[in-house]
Amino acid sequence: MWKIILAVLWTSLFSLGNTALADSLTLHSNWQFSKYGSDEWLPATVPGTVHQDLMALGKLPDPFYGMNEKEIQWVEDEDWLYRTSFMLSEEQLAHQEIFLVFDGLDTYADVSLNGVCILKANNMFVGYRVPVKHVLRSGENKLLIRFRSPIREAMPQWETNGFIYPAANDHRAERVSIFTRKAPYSYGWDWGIRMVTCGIWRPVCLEFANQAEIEDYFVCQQSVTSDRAEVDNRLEIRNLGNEIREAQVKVTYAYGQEESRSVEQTVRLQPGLNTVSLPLTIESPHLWMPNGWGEAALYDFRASVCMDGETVASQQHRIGLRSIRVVNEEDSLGMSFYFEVNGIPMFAKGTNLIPSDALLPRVTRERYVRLLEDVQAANMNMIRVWGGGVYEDDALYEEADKRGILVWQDFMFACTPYPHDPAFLKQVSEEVVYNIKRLRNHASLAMWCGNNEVGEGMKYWGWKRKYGPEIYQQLADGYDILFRKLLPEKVKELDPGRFYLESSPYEANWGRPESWKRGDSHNWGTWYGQKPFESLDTEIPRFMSEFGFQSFPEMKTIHSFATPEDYDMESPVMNAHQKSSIGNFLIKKTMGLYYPVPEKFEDLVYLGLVLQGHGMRQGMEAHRRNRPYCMGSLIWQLNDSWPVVSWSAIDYFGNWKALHYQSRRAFAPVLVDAIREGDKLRYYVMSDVLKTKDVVLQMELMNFKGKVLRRHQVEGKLPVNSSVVFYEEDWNQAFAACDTTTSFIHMTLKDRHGREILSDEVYYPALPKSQHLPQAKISCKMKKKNGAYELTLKSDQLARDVFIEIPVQGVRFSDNFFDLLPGVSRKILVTSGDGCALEDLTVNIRQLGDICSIEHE
Ligand code: NHV
Repeated sequence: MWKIILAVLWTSLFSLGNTALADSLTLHSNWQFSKYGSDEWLPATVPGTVHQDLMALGKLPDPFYGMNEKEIQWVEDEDWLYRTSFMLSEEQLAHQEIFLVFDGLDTYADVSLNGVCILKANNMFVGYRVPVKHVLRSGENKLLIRFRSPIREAMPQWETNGFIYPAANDHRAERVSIFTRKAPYSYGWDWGIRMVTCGIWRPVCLEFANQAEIEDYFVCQQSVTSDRAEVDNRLEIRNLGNEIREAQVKVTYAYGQEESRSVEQTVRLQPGLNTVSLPLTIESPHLWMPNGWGEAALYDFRASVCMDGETVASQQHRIGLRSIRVVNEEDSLGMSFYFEVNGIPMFAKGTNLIPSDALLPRVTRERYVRLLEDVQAANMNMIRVWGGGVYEDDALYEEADKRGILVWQDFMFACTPYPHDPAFLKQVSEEVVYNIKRLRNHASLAMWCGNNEVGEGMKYWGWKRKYGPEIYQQLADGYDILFRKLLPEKVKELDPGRFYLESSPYEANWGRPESWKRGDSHNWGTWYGQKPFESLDTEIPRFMSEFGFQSFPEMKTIHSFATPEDYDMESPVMNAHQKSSIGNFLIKKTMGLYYPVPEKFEDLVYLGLVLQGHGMRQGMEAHRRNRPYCMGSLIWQLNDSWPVVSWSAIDYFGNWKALHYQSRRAFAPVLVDAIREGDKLRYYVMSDVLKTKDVVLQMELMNFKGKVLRRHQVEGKLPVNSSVVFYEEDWNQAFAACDTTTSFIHMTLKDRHGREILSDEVYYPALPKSQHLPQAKISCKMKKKNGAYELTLKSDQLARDVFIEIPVQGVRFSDNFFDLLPGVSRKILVTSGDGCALEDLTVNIRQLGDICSIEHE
């Protein structure tokens, strides 16, 4: 619950000795469910979904296993009943008002309480707060919810619509998804299992109120600089009585242990809803800084309402004071797109987030914490909550606030046009108001975006041809009403000052390079365009908000849904976990450009991970090199909603793929990156740090056996928040008299006065498939340390892309998928994913040389 309501009232009543009274009563127990039309009532878990309840009883197989996806599809066509009963005392009933609060109902839910229909819900993205005092009783109260099948609910619209919407990701012939305000991905996606859920998917409770309550508390940051923050505290206060009441409204704020300050106002509250504004100024505020730039400082703000000397309502928020400006303006190069945080241009390093589970209530706070830790650990400063999923739980935004991760928030529309009839618009309007109000206090919230790729679709995906001018016009009208009118107007009204982007990408399309000059882009050339990764070096947008390449998850994750008999890319079970029809073909085709394509399934899986990591890294580095023309690089995609072949960097069980380690390297605060440009070998230094220092770049030309063939160094200044060519040399000279198939350059960038190594990287002059890689002998010593393991790895020859494979789900590695340089030992810490001590480990070490080595003397 994000509202702390009447906490003080509760304590004061409690101190009078009345233990029965409480501010809220969670309604998560005694639930039962039943298939509509049957008489069988079975135990249910709330919050939850009907799928989880059926699975818990063994009535549904594990949907993620094998080909079980098809065994569970019947659930979506049924209606489901949920019921519970709860006791209330006279004292609880004596409150002036009592609200039944659902943070989320999925989706068509008729709610009856003690014989009265109190709510007909129709939008999964809305929280409902229904005054119910008039139907409650002392003693037993009965609550029953009928969840109507979203498929059957929307079927009349489907049957009479006259055309089929191009919602290609909806995996059923009857594509009803667009009629429903329900997570698009649950109908299937090109990485998603189809699980059309229903149920009480977020918490439910009763809230008790007396005299007055705070319905909303918005800390509106009007202007923030390092000198001063101007903040308007905007409160919506409901006077629950029938008379005008005098009240003291107070806002207290504090930073950490510093002394708190407050402002206060006496107001006359009319019966019903009142708006109150309490402006305040904070001199020399602690600014909230993005990850990599300093502390993500958070203040505690608390608003309270006092009547007759007694606090009757209060609410609090953690507030980060900062300015965020999205600079999206015509310039001499086209149209810029970048984030300016506290007045400083920020290169956005990040990723696109999808829902972390097909069964959303399973995403606990612990899972959000771990995911955001992973984002932060990879030196990222931005996530995009993509429009085909859900407006995420408060926990996600709270964790982003704490870690200095900016959130690009899409509204939940993706890859298809939508209806625009009045009933639909009303639902959307409610959803938008609810979520803007829920999320607008978060320091991390950087911008709103109308939709994912609907704008691109309208222009370039052939819908005009497909549907003819009349229907197309209807779709275009709907697009205008939703994304050019309704959404931006609501943002302007409820979240003034926050940037709104109509659609992502801005206008670009990956097939049209000229469009990359304008706004944000999605570049799918290395996937759908079947281009080599080198294309990312030249196809530079102003801001890359999506680019991706698939991989299989590692073997232990494959093992969670498949048996060794299924270990073939094209086996039915593997294909049930590969939703991109061209996926396997594209992985192999691109692999062949750089590596010999192995036969063995396990080798393909390993090499595919390596390929994805290096390929994507090429893009991240290209984007950083090209700043300030390009000011952002967001990977498609961070996570998975089930164990599957996908574009993700972290698999369903939380295992980092090679890609996430490569992101951490490519997004390091300071990075040295060498690249061949024409006949030059250029050493770029990219830096996101805000202070310069004297540095030295050392370059060692070495062979795979560790012999140093040449060593030289140059001195200079560390660039500030920019990218520079730090040094360049003639490519042929750099590798003169050496065999490029057996040598590499080891680069270290050091602080000239301190001993700190700022960046430590390698450059290979030859593609892996033409390298003569040894099958290095890697020694691995293991030491157990407080439930964790320290591995020491060493090899006398170069070992590339070393993968320490441990068959325990979720184990964490201080590093993995790294190059082990000849003679250099590396210590790697292995810890369990769940904080428990690790048992004895089986360790398997893979290296590129096992696959790519070419016989040589
Ligand atoms: O296919 C991978 C991802 C999707 O999962 C997700 O919807 O927004 N993807 C690909 C594209 N966008 C996204 C771009 N796809 C095309 C665009 C234009 C022509 C063909 C494909 C994400």
